[in-house]
Amino acid sequence: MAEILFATLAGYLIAIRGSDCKFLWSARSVEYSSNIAVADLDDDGFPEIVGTQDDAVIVFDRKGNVLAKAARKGWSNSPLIRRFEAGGPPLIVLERSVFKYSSAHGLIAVRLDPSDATKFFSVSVVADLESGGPSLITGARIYEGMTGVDMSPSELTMFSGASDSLPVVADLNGDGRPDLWNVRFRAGEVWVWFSP
Ligand SMILES: [Ca+2]
Ligand SMILES: [Ca+2]
Repeated sequence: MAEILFATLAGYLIAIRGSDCKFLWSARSVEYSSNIAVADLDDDGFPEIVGTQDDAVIVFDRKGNVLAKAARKGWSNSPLIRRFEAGGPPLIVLERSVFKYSSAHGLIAVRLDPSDATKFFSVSVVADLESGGPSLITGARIYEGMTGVDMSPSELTMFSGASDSLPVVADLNGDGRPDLWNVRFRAGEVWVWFSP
């Protein structure tokens, strides 16, 4: 049966039953504004839940019990779960940092980017911009997904250091190739880069 998960302003992670909104369980462990990501991280057939605290990424089991925690940098509260390579494990993305969870080794930082500490409310996107594999886009910078190498074209350098840019990837001009939007919410601007 489907369940609905959400985090409250008071810092509770709450699960309710989808069919009638009956309360199922709560856990007092997330940051007050944490977003939630859900996926089967360790391939055991059961989903895990990922949330954030001020200084940590947390993995819960499907009942809200804490399975693992790892220190993180920055202030993003929007974890993503994506596979970076076919057949590879699902990875947790938070800004430019990448974490891996397994029942054997817990939560490990695959890549912890110190520059995250300067950013606020940053949201990351993982998308196939080119044929070389998935890219990690955060703010207005594009990084190679597996290595974290900055692949941003020069047109994006005007936003270097901008921390309030929300990326969106979609094919806007219908040419079959993905285009990058960047919404700068504090500046009230939307910028679009079309694929060449
Ligand atoms: Ca699992
Ligand atoms: Ca396009």
